[in-house]
Amino acid sequence: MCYGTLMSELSVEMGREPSPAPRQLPKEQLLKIHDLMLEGRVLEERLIRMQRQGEGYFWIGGPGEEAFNVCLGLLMKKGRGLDHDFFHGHYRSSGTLLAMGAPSIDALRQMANTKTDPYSEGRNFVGHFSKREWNVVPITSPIEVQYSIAIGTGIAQARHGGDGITIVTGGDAGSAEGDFASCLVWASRPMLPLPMLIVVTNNDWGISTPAESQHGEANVSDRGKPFGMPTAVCDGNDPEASWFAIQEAMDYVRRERKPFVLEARLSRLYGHSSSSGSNYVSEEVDCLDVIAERLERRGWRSKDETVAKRTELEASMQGWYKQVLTEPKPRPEEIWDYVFATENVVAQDAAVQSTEKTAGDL
Ligand SMILES: Cc1ncc(C[n+]2csc(CCOP(=O)(O)OP(=O)(O)O)c2C)c(N)n1
Ligand SMILES: [Mg+2]
Repeated sequence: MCYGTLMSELSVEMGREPSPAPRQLPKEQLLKIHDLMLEGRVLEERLIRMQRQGEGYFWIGGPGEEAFNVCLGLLMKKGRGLDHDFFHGHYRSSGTLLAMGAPSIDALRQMANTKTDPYSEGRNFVGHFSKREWNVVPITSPIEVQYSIAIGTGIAQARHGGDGITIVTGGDAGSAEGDFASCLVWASRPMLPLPMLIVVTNNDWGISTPAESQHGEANVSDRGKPFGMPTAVCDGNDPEASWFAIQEAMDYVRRERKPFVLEARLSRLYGHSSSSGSNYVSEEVDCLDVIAERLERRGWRSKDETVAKRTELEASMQGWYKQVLTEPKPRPEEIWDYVFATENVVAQDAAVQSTEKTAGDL
């Protein structure tokens, strides 16, 4: 179910008008989303075990966000350069990367800090994706800075035109930081509105601080309203509600070249991180139960088939995990690699910019 201020279907305030009839995705699409959600969960559970076994230093990730994040990844216009979407993600974005096509084994590699980790060559901790070929901007540990960094690609895409957009996601607690306000200010300037989908994944927690003790506004996305932005709130535990909410918000940003604030209400199923114990929280809605129950009700996938799928994914994950443990770690003498740009890197960047013919826009 979705609420908000843009289209007629999204134009009701929470609880004030009858809900629109829920829309459905076709069978194959929902099954594909389910497969990815299951893989995302199996991946996160393996990562948690790796951290506990001492095969990684720290765990943080996205169990509970699979429904929303998988849909976001599937709906993205993936590619490199200004004609494609830029993604400025959060440390809980594993489902989005998986849906974009990033193999699970690469996340396992980052957890194990192997040299083969394609995102940071063993330098960063898990969930800190970065993929230039797909405009996935490096994810940071300082929270919320992505909202001010995203202004940069937003400006470049506003000047460039086309239908590529900038997507930025982050948590509810982080929205109290100045970067979020800067994003709203810059995205809505009348002289150059930015084609930005500004997402807040609201799990009602900032580590151990409950949202109700911090937020005077009814919805975090309401903060877009004084800036003239359309806003919406969707049930981020529901894959179909998430799909249609993201699609409509994205369509608006692509077409109008203006910002939209989308808030997803969702669960945090293993606590904040390994620092808070990373144990399953049974009191919150599990999006995997929501989708499995729906698939079963529609006769599209039985409980047994879901269990079999999960078992199959667990076996694959086990194989990838064993492989990662055999892979090399970075060597001490490599510690300074990539800290300073070499002449070679500068020359390569210049060549890329001239072939993309975007240097003037940037
Ligand atoms: C700039 C900054 N301040 C504080 C922290 C410590 N910190 C890490 S996560 C977190 C809470 C984030 O909560 P939220 O934005 O709601 O995201 P969630 O983890 O709930 O997805 C805080 C305060 C940080 N990493 N960076
Ligand atoms: Mg939060």
